[in-house]
Amino acid sequence: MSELALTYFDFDGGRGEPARLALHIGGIPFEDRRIGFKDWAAQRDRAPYQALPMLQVDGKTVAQSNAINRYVGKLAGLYPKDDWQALLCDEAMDAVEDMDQMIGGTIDLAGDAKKAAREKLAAGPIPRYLAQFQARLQAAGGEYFADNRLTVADLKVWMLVRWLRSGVLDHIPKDLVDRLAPLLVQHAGRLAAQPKIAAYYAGRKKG
Ligand SMILES: N[C@@H](CCC(=O)N[C@@H](CS)C(=O)NCC(=O)O)C(=O)O
Repeated sequence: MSELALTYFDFDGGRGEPARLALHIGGIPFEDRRIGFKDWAAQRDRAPYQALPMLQVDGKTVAQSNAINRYVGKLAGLYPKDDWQALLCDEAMDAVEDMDQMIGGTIDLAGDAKKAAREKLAAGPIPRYLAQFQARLQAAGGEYFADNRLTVADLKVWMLVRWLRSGVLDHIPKDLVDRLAPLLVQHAGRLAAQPKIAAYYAGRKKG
C-alpha cells in the first residue's frame, strides 16, 4: 500500500476534513499533518497551488480537495464504482466547492464590506445552493447523495452544513440551513451518528 500523508489546517472542518474522515472510516493508514494558521505563511510555497489540502503519495505531492477526495474515497470504499453515481458524487462535491469559494472570498473582507458581501450571499446564492442540495438528496433517495450509501460527497456537504450552522460566519444567519433545508440537517445527524465518525470525534475530544 502507498504511504500517505495528508496536510491541512489544524481544525475539524474545511476542505481537508472529508479526506481525513474518509481515511479514518476506511481504516487506511496515513500521516495526519496539521499546520497551525500562524505557521502557514512560512509553508505556503511548499504547496503546489499555495493552498491546502495537499496529499503526499509515496513522496509525490498533489493538491485540490475534490481530486484528493476522489482518490482517498476510492481507497476507502467511499466513492461509487458506477459512473452515474460517481457523477452525482462529483457534482455535489463541486457544488460545495462553489460555496466554499463564495464564502471563502468574504473571509478577509472587513467591516461593512464583509457584512454587505455576506448578506448578499445569504439572500441569494446560499439559499439557492441549499435548495438544490436538498433536492439532489431527495432525488437520490433522501439519505445519501449518491449510491444509496455514505460517500465522500456526504462528507463534503456535511462540512459545509456544519460551517453554516456553527455561527462563526458573521452576517450569515446560523439557522439558514435549518429553515431552508431541513433534510440537510437530518443528513448531518445521520453522518454524525455513523459509528466510525462518532468514534473519531469522540477520540478528538479526548485529545
Ligand atoms: N480549489 C482548492 C482551494 C484550496 C483552498 O483555497 N484552500 C484554503 C483552505 S480551505 C487555503 O489553503 N487557504 C490559505 C491560503 O489561500 O493562503 C481546493 O479545493 O483544494
